[in-house]
Parts: sequence; structure tokens; C-alpha cells
Amino acid sequence: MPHLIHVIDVESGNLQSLTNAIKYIGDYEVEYIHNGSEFEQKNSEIEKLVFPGVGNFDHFVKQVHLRDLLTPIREYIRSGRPLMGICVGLQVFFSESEEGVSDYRGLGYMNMKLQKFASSDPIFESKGLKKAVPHIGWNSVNEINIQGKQLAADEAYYGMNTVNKYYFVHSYAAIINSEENRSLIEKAQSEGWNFAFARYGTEKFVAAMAFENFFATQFHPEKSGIAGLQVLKSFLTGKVFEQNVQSQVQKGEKAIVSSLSGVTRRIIACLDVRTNDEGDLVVTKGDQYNVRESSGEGNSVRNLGKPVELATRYYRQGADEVTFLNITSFRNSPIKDLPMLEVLKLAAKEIFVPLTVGGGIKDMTDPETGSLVPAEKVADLYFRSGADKVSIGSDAVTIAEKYYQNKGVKSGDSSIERISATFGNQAVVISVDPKRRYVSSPSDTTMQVVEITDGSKYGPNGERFCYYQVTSQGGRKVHDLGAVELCIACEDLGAGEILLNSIDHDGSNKGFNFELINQVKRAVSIPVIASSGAGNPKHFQEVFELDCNVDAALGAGLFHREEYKVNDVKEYLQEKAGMDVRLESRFDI
Ligand code: 1PR
Repeated sequence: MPHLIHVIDVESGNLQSLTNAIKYIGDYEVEYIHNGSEFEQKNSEIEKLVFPGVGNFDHFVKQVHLRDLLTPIREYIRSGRPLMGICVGLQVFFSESEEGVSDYRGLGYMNMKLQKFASSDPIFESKGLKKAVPHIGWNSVNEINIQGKQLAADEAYYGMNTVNKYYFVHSYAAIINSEENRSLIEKAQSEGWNFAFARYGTEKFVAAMAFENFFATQFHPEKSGIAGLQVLKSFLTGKVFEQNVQSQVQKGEKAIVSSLSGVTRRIIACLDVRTNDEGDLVVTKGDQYNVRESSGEGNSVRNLGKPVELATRYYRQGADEVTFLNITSFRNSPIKDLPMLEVLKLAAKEIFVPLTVGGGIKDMTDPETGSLVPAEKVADLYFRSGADKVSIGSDAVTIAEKYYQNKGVKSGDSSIERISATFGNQAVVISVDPKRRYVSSPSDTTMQVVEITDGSKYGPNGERFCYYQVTSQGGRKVHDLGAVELCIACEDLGAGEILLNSIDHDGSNKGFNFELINQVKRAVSIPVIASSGAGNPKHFQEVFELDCNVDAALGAGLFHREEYKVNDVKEYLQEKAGMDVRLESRFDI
């Protein structure tokens, strides 16, 4: 008989990943609890309760109140049975958050106000940069403090140790840099609370906390690979103290240098997916977005493998994230595009790192009923199939054009605004497809230009300036808008991350487009993923060494053609460049 695990579902984000992770760990079944009366009905059979949450604190706390969950949760904890909170499911146990605008308050087990990470952080400011907010990525838990004692490196508390990295995605946290918050933590410690702390730039924050039968993590164990599954497993099995659960390793003699922010260098594997001429969904890869073979039989779509198989392979090779882009979705309706949903569902059962899906995220009309399907509904379909983030390409361009026509006044009704309001900014990635456009002088365009300093890279007519003109529909349509302008507008509208492609470099294997990456990264505060052109591990080192401090780098062709495994890149970064990366040593718990 499988053990039953109860999960509170206030319809805030994707519970599929958590359910998949629990079932992967052992013989468990999951049952959801949606409101107070369901809680009462099931109360006697609840043995272990998980309380996950993503997105907006205010929205989440309001749901907990409106669904009459406050009292049953408090009584459950009082009964001594185990409860584990995750992400906003940790935050809800604090009294309030800067993110909160309504009168609804958290459960108040910790009488402290959650604060937003500061993008103006002294470490970054000294280099003329801003710290990316949200905090997205793999971070160490630097300090685990149990009953006044620091945990040793070979010890684990709830499966957590100070060696492994865990996946965080949040803008708000219990930041304890102020004297007031430090003394609140000390007071809680003296009352028996245990804490794990992490650092983001110079800000120290609560990464996990526990008190008697209560345990909560700010990171997502269900998205933290083997290290995260160990945390979940220790909660499910009740093994609070363990030894030697380290799953990650450090290779090479070189001293490891952390990034400015403390998060590791994130390596993302990307799969461009489309239906080929035989009607099969395949992973393909273009050269400057042309995915058809130029020689051989007919002009067929390049077929590099099956999406789930490749995605699982990259996860097991150590990818920190996997992205699926449905590259022809502007032609089809993803509402009817069930194979892509199926791909996600299957991938999410095997892959325990974040999954992003893009392609066709916009308001659309259901071809059968003729009724309007709003973009957040389309996104929700993907989230329910296992995606953690959606990536918006073509629609973001239309939205940014309107934004500038309205002189930067937000209408509130764009897909970016609506999806981020419901699922949180961290769930909205903007995929940018820009092409270099040369100009003789900055006054030839209203877009922000880059001055080309390398004479060998001047334009065909000796132009010494360029900007990056955005395209939509897979590079087919060009717009009177620059990549920087697009990203600034989307950030203002609530996007949480930028996936920055470069059509000029795509599929070229010649390395990333530094000019473009520098320009965009310096213009926004949200994380930027460098994409297009990766041909070998050194290219990743080069992009991470850029002064602009790029947040993540993505590769496609080099992995599909099996020239390199994802871990080859990460081992190179660690051994040769001394960069901090997550090196998972095993893939089963
Ligand atoms: O516009 O919201 O429907 O989304 C469509 C998505 O599909 C966009 O994110 C767009 O970037 C992507 N897309 C559309 N057409 C193509 C194409 O190749 N014909 N692929 C395409 C974009 C870019 C990267 C690629 C990197 C790394 N692919 O994701 O994987 O450039 O490649 P490399 O490492 O081999 O150089 P919407």
C-alpha cells in the first residue's frame, strides 16, 4: 500500500513537479487539500502535510484566508504531525511581506516582515552593475544552525548540507541584514527554532527553518536535482539527522570563485521542437533560424532526436535547467497542440530541475468553439503539464510596441502582466530574437546603439554603430524596435527573466554575442540568459567572464550533436576556470 501524502493546493502555481518528485522518491500517493472543509474531512488520515507555494505572497495569503485554511493548519501543527512548507509556503509562516498590499497577513509564526532583495547591492555597485532580482538559480546554504551549533560539512539536517546547491526562485525573503531582524532570529533561536541561511550578494536570508514538527525551505527541493530530492525524502521518511548525504562534488585543484551574487553559473540545455514533414515532434536546430537541411534528401527539417529522450539525457548530464521552444507554434494553436503538452508531462516525471516552455503563449481563439482563450489559460495548461516558467516571444514584441505607443503607460491587460500577476514574475521569461542592424551614426535611429570598436566587425559600408533589431515569428518579421527597448518594456510590465538569443550567432559555434549581451544585461535588473553561438566549453567561460555578470548561459547544437555533454562544460568551468557550478555526482537517490 502506498503511503498517502497530503498537499495543500491553493491553486498557486504548478504542483505537478512536487507530485512527480514525491512519487519518484518512493511508494507514495498524493492527495490535494483545497480548503478548510476538505481539511476537516481528511484530517484524521493526514500523516504528512506539504504546503507548497509560488508567486505572489499577497495572492497566496489571501487564498489561505478565503479558503478557511488558517485554523486547520494551526491545529494540525499543534497536533504534532509533520508539515513542510516550500517557497511561498515558507513565507506564509511569517507575519507580513513587502509584497503584501492587502490587509491579509501571514500565519505569524515568525514575527518578521519579508523584504525584497535590493538590486542596488554594494558588491555590484562597485562594478557599476545592478544585482538581478528575482534571485533565480542554484545557491549554497552556507550556514545551518542547529540548537546554537553549526552543522559540520558531512552532516545533514533534513537532507540539507552546506556543500550541495539548491534551486531558489524568489524576489522576497527573510533578509536578516538589519539589527532588528538579526535579533528576531536570535530570539527565535533561543526559543528552539533552527535556521539555514544563504547569501545573495551581500544579503543574508533564511533558506530554511524548522521548529519541532514544522520544517520549511525557501528553495524548491522538487527542482533541486538529487540534492533536493534528498531533502524531500528526509521529510517524508522522518530522518531529520543524517550523515554523508553529499551528492555534489568539486573537481580540480583550482580554488573555486563564487559569482558576485553567490549563485552558481547556470547552464541551460535548450530544445527547439517542431513537427517534421512526417508529422513527428522532433528536436531540431537551425543555422540562423533555418532548420531545414541544405543538402541531402529534399530540404527536410533537421531531426536531432526525440524531445523527452534528449531532455532527460541533458538532465542526467547535469543541466541546471531545460528549455523547450515550440518553434512553429505561431502557425498552430497550442490549445490543440497536445503532443507538446504530452512532452512536458513525460519530461517532468524524470527531470527534477526547472523546465521552461515557450512558443505560442498569447491570447488565442479556440479553433473549435471560436471563444477567446486568454494567455494565462494557455500558460496554465503548460504549468499543469509540468512547466515552471513560460517563455513569451512574438507576443512580447507586440506588447512592447503598444507600451511605447502608450508612452510607457501600463494597460494591465497584456499577457506578460496577467501571467506574472497570477503566477509570479519568476514564471515569465521573455525570449528575444534580435538581428544586428548597422547604422552610420547614433542619430540614424531612435534605438540605443552600440559602438563597434573592432575594425574587423564594422558594417559592410564601414558602419561603426549597430543596434539589435527585434524580430517575431521565428525571425520572419522584423520590427521597428531594439532588443534593449523590448527588454526594458517587458521588465517594467512584470517579466522575470530574459532569454537573449542572437540570430547572427545562432547555430554558428563561434561563441556568444558579447556586444548584445553586454548591452541588454546593463539595461535591465532581471536575470539574463545568454543564448546562441555556444560551440565549446571555453565559450561558456568567456561569456561568464564578461564584466556585465550574465546570469546563465544556454547551449543547444553542441549538446544535440553530442560534441560535448553538459557536464563537460561544467567540469571545464570548475577545473579550468575555477568557477562555481553545480556538479551532481549521481542521479538516483
Ligand atoms: O514567438 O512566442 O511563439 O515563441 C517561439 C519561440 O521559438 C521563440 O522563443 C523563438 O526564439 C523560437 N524560435 C522560433 N523559430 C526558431 C528557429 O530556430 N527557426 N528558435 C526559434 C530559436 C534559439 C535558441 C537556440 C539558441 C542556441 N532558437 O533557443 O536554441 O540560439 O543555439 P546554439 O547553441 O546551437 O547556437 P513565440
